[in-house]
Amino acid sequence: MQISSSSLSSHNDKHLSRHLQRLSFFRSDIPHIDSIIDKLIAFQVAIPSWALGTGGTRFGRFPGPGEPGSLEQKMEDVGLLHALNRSSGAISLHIPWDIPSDYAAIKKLAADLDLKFDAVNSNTFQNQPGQTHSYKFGSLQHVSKATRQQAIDHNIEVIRHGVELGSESLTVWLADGSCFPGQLNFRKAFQNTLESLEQIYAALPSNWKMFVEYKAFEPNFYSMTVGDWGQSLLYANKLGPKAYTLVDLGHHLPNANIEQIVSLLLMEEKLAGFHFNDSKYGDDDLTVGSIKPYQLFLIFNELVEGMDARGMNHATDLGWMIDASHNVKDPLEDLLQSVEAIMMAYAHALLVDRAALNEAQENNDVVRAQEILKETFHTDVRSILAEARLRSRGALHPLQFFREEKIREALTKERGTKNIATGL
Ligand SMILES: [Mn+2]
Repeated sequence: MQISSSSLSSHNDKHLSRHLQRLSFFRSDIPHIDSIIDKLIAFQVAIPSWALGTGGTRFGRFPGPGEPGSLEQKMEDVGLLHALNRSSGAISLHIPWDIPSDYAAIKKLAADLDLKFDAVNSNTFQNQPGQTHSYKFGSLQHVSKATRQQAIDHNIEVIRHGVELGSESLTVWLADGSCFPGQLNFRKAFQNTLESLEQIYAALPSNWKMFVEYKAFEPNFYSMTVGDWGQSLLYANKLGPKAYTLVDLGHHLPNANIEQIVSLLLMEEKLAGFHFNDSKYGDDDLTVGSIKPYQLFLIFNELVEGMDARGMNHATDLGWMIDASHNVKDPLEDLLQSVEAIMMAYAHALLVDRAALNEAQENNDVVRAQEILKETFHTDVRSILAEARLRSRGALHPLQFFREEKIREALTKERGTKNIATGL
């Protein structure tokens, strides 16, 4: 289904006077609002194909109605999100769950929906039907060369699919590691993984980036072969200039200072990919900003500061993506909430008075430094987010529109109740 521009117009007309009232209040306080709105309009967050269906846990999955069952339907869902918030203009595909049967048709659909193809993702964390070698004891780290080669070949195949679609990056997340002490020789596991990554790296087109994602634990519970940003950075540095670290917010041990990690990775010119989500305990895949919105703002504050220090383009020089899929919400409503939280944190980071913060830091004025950040964080930026959507032909209130227009009901009528979006 597609959203009609007339229904969007009538929604926006209904809410316009209230919106303009709020915006003028904001404008009286912050005069450079238009330059911030321009940056918000340019900023796009990719949606992963696996976030469009209900996720699950190892205990169960409770699918909702009207979920997408094909790559085309997943793209249509991202198209719906993008039509409403104008900030979800890219999709990230997972191979083999999303192998296109007709590249030209998929590219045409993407163009019609105003979507780009973000990073492509390989999968060596589960066995696929007919696969010769099992990944039970790892993939790129595996003690058997034949198993490693199978995983390398898969990653190279993923690159080929991405090239056909116009993607320009490969995300490698490995489940490799060990569950018990003594199971693995850490050094050999690292060397095998590095040699395997080198072969994949050699197959990257010249304009491509490789994102090496790390994760502290799960599915392995004793060691992960790419377990933290230090290990990821080791691989990225050894691989070469096209290899970078990817930070996924949920992949850290509790209380990790993620804002410091992104600051230092940016300084080293080795941060290129970013996965948003939120968590209470670990890799919980919760809605962005639902648990720790202040930390999200602090992370964005370092991202903006670090990118500006290097003259980077906020919208294009890092790969921004949501990586979440949980059990209890309508996935599209959840993604609208997540994108809103990301845009809010970005807007807050753009509003930080950098000169004043720098002065406070130079004078060891700890109270003033904290006040600058707190003051910014408590600024209500919702009206400038809405204005950015209005100027780019989106909806003033996307979630409200989604419910009032009964979009899930329409999708359910069209698709039924038994579709499954992921290969889990
Ligand atoms: Mn991730």
